[in-house]
Amino acid sequence: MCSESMKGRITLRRRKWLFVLLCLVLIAALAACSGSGGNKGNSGNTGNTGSTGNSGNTGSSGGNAGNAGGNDAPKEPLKLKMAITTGGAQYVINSPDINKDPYVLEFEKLSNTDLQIELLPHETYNESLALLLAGGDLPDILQTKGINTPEVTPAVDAGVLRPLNELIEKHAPNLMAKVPKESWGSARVSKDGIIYGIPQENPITNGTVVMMRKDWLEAVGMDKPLTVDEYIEVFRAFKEKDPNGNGQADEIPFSGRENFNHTFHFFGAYDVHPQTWKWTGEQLIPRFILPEMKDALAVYRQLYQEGLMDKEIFTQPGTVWDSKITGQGIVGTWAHGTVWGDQWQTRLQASIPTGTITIVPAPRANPDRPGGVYPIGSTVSDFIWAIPSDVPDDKAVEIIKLFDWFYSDDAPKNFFLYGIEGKDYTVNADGSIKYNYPDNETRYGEESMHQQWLKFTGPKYHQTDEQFILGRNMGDVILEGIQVAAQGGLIDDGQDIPTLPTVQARPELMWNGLWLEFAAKVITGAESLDKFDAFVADWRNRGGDKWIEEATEWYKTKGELLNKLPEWARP
Ligand SMILES: [Ca+2]
Repeated sequence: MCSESMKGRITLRRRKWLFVLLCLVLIAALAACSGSGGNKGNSGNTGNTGSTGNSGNTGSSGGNAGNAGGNDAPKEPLKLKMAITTGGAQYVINSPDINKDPYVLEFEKLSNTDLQIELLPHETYNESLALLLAGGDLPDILQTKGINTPEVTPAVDAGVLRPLNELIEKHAPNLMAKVPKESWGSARVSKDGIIYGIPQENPITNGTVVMMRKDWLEAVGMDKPLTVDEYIEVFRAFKEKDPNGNGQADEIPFSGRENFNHTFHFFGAYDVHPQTWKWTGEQLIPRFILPEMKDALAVYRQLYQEGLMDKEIFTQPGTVWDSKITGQGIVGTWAHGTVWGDQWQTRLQASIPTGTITIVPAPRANPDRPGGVYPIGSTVSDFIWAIPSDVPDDKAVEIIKLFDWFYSDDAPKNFFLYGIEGKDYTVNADGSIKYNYPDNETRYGEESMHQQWLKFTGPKYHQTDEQFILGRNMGDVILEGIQVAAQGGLIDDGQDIPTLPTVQARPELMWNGLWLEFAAKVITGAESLDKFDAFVADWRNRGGDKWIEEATEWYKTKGELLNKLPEWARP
């Protein structure tokens, strides 16, 4: 009887939620029709994608670690229905039957599972997921981009996803010990102290690094710069000493894109990145009004006026920026994805065969304080895995154990890093591994199957293992990127801050409104830097103070929410 009334409640809740979802699907479909392609652009921020793939091996365990459960008697393979995006990967899309794919079969053998994978198309992933949720016939494991996305939020609120705190505490010691603590508190993973998803890990949280022409540094006989002054000296040499040797003063020492996109190096040096916030102990304040901003603006003004910085920096789109760097090969310094150094060098060498790049620590005003082009991002990567409430308890336990296995010593590291023995790698007599590094599209596709697509969670060996990274084509540049990134990155105390009421009403208060206008005037010489204090006072009066109040309240509430998490999950 009790279960009857429960059922009734669930059905009712489910119906309401179904309706919400259907509306969402409709909205999504309409949005898709109206074109534009929404988020696709993504040029702006950190950009941790890491599709280059890099790192990772050591070659410890391997072989048949097997059985997620780890009991004595051989267990029946765990049958699991899963819905997974193709991720746009040609290898997956072109597979005649993903459930018979050799990597899927090998994964099943090693994990003692029997997967039944349904593919969701990458292009319509959000709509497909919403439809799936609305359909009610849910898989055993749900791949989401976060429990706070518009498609999944209603499911969480309707109780369709299983809370995982207790399951993890009872059955997943490795998840408790090894998932980065910051991940559990992410709004993509937990809500009000309840964990709804197992996060995929992002080991490279500083996703943007400074890139410099190595052949130019050699031509002018200088070392990599570190301080702001050293950077300026290098820029002057790039401008005056004809490092590309064509007899013309055509070099652009430092370039960037519109609205300081990928051009925040010198704000980072003074710890006043204009998109970030600082918690003072009492208030959460946008860094662009801090007094040190005057120092940063003075540097940009100097670079601009000495001709050391691209004059089109405020207006040029990414395509123009890119073609100056790779097509014309006339840019000395820029910034981009930490693990993309090999791609930049490849494209540079297509037009300048002798061109090489090196990764340089972001400039520092204080040699002891790390710089950065962007703030440090989340430890949570692309996907968060959830278990529907409908899944029976005993199966849910097995699923949690499976996720725990990815982080355990039993996880088959050789498979996740190198793929299938005999096909993708061989073990030498001395125990070392000979890996067949990808050199064509099919092999890259195969590699991403075992390193990423089937790596639901656990350490990302291919982004952390030095030997593995170095073995890649241009692996030295990729490794340099990862190592330099680890020494830098800015702190944003306002990470994930929502658009608060004051700036919903007055968007000009945000960094890219009044401040950007003022900064551009100062840098180009149309306004005196002495006006900075007056600018801040005016900004505060126009609503800035109110915004700071709201932001401070948000920050305090966030801290209280983190305290609702179980103790083991708190940073
Ligand atoms: Ca030249």
